[in-house]
Formats: sequence, structure tokens, C-alpha cells
Amino acid sequence: MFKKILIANRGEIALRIIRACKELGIETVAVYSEADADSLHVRFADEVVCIGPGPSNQSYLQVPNIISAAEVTNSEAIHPGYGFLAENAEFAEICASCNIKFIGPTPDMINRLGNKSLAKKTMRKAGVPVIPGSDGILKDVDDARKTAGEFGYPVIIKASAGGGGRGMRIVHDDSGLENAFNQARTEAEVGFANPDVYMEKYFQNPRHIEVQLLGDAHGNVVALGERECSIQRKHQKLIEESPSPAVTPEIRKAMCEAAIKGANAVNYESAGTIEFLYEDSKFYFMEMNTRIQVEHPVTETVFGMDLIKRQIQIAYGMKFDWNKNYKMRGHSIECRINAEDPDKDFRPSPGKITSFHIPGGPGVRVDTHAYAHYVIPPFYDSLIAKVITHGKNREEAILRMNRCLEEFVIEGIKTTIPFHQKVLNDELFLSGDFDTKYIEKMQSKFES
Ligand code: MV4
Repeated sequence: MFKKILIANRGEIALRIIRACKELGIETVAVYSEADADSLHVRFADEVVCIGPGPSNQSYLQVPNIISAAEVTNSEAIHPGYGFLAENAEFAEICASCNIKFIGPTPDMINRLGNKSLAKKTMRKAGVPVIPGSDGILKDVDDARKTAGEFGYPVIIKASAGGGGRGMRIVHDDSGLENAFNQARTEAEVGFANPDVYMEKYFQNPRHIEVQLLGDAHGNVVALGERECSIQRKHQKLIEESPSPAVTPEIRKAMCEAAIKGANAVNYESAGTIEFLYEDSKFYFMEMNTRIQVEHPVTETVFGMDLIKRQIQIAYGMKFDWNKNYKMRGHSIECRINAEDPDKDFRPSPGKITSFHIPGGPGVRVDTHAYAHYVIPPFYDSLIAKVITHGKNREEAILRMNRCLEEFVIEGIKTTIPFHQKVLNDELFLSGDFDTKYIEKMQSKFES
């Protein structure tokens, strides 16, 4: 096994990776910014290296600083976590050229799946159902008009180098097409240094459901069920659960088979996720993420499997028992606790946590880097804790989550806890019959 791994991340995920390493007997190196000196990932790592000032572009995104930190500490591998450099093919390439194992897929796989239009082509060829739309990128306005005519309005124009909801334009009729096409291209060029856009039929009320995958270096792939991720606000997920209340055993089997087909088509290695849009009992490939995701504990708790450990073992070249009948047990829900004020349009609320008490008890997991008197820096995303509850069924997981949110004490800053409490007692959420428009609908309901 690796002797030493550097964790190129911060916050709860850095701590999560350190924990997995400890249990595997691997030494850990934390890198941190000047703003994170008092964070728990720095406290619990075996070695630490400061890589620059608070702003991410001067620290967690500074490739030379991170590579130097790995070299001076003799780290054999780098775990990128999520965000920052996790899906940066160039970084993965530089790691390889420095003889450092990047814990994730190859640079080539990151590139090919990061190009969303190319990824769709690849999946379509592999026989995975994909969202109906243009076959590749749109050449010009005429091509866009022709494609929209073929599929019928509304359509959505997406940036090929985008993803996760960035760089999208919904078009309702022909009169809006030219502007939308040009704006989407300009935005894509400015935002992602690549003007390529593609078109899809726009689904009005889809669910966002994703399948967790693990592929080893020996060509074996497993699909670890689905996660329901429809509860999002401005493309930020707030609550995730597994299994999805919408997915029957038949649909799960079809979804997992499709996901495995897709992963095999690219010889996928490491942990990855295939995102599907789901409407009227049908699912369509949307994009594939080549990282471990924030919501991975939902899958871990229903499968009783440590995905980070598996990811590390796979990176080392170990085979896993893909033939084993991995089974889902019970139901898990995750609430993301953000340092944000839900009464002020979810405005970030950094600052000092004056009082902190974490919930516990049966079926409860809390992943957090925060503690009493911790100061949340203003530079990063606002996730401060993930509460994951597991129960024998959805009802028990929700009851448990309600208890946890009541037990959770975070004083000194505003958090999304009260918002989660509203959702968890809302009829529509409880019914399980919601979609990606849920938060919008729910907010207008509570404001009126
Ligand atoms: C879509 C869609 C409907 N039809 N694609 C893509 C990234 C994900 N975070 C949201 N995405 C969507 N892609 C097609 N073909 C609906 C969404 C979507 C969405 C779009 C615009 C505004 C808010 C949204 C909320 C959830 C999902």
C-alpha cells in the first residue's frame, strides 16, 4: 500500500480522507492556506505544509506549491477530494510526470468526460440512453435553429466545457434562439476558455438521479445504486438520499446496467458518478463526474462500504471483488449544513462559531471540520457539516434527521439548519414525489 498520501484539499473532505488513510495505515500530509491554520484537517494530519494565502487561486489551486509539498514530504500519491483540482486533467498529468499517483482516473479520461458534448457522444455510442439533442457541438445559429426544429421547443443550450449547471440557456421559442446561442457561446468562452455549446431538449420537471460507480485498474466496474439529488437550489444540492423514492428495483437495475455500460466504454478507473435526468420513469445520461462527490456518504451508509478507502486501494492497483453481490440496506439521507442565512437569500455567513454541539446516536454520521470557537474563513464554499442519517426505511431516516437537526447546536453564525427543518416537515418532500423545481416551488409556498 502507499506509505504516504498528500491531501490536496481542505474542510470536511480533507478530514474524511485523512480518516480513511489512518485506517489503511497510510501517513498523511495536509496542505493548508494561511486562513486554514486552525482547521481540523491540519490538526489530524501527520505532516502539514502551508501552501499560500487564503484565496484559493493562491493556495489550493496553486499546482507548483502542491507538487512541491508532495516532493519535500516524499508523498507517493495525491488525493484531490472534490472541487479545486479534482477534475483538472492538467494537474493529473503533472502528478504523473512527477511520479506521483493522482488518486482518480487518468488525465485522458478526465479530458474526455469533462468535454460534456463528447461524453454524450461516447455514451450514445456505448448504448446508454442520453438526453435527446444535437449530435455534438452546434456549428452556428443555423445549426442551432435546425436542431431546435428537430427536437421542438423548449430546448436548452449548454457549454461543452461547463457542467453542474454553469453556462446554460433555456430557449422557449425561435425568437430567443439567436441571442441565446450567441450569449451561451460568449459565456462559455469567458467562463471556460472554450466557446463550444450543444443543445438538448429541455425537460420541464426532471429529477436529478445519479449512479455511483467504482472501476478498478483491471477492467472491473461496479454500480452502487443511485442517489436522489433533486433537492437543489441554484445548482447546489441541499439534500441527497439513497435509494431514490422514484426508483423501482426494475429501474435501478436498468440504470445501473446503463451506468456500467458507460463506464466500461471508457475503461473507467476510480470512483465516478453518472448523472441522469429522470422523467416519466425514463432516464437519460446527462454527464459523468470523475471525482468522489460531496454526497458519497449516502451511498457508503446504504452499502456499508468505505468509498474513499476503495478509491485509494484502486489507485494502488488492487483488484476488488466486483462479482460480489453488493446489497443496499435501508435508507440514507444527507443534509448539507452551510454557513448561510436562509432568510437572506442564502447569503454566506462566515465568522466565529461560538458554540457547537454535534448530534449522535444510532444511525447518525456527521462529517465536519468545524468545532466550538472555529472561525469559518470567507474564502471557500460554505459547507460546514454533513449530517447523514441511516434507517431501516425512508421514514426512519427522516425521523432520525429531524432529531439530529434539533440536537445540532451551531451558534455565532447563521446556518441552513432551519431551512432543512422546514423541508423535512413539508408534505411534498415527505411524499417523495418531487423534482428539481422543488425548492423554487417550496420557497414561494412558504413566502406567500
Ligand atoms: C437540464 C434540465 C432540463 N433539461 N437539461 C444541468 C445541470 C444540473 N445541475 C441542472 N441541469 C439541468 N439540465 C435538460 N435537457 C434541467 C436542469 C436543471 C435546471 C436547469 C435550469 C435551472 C434550474 C435547474 C435546476 C435543476 C436542474
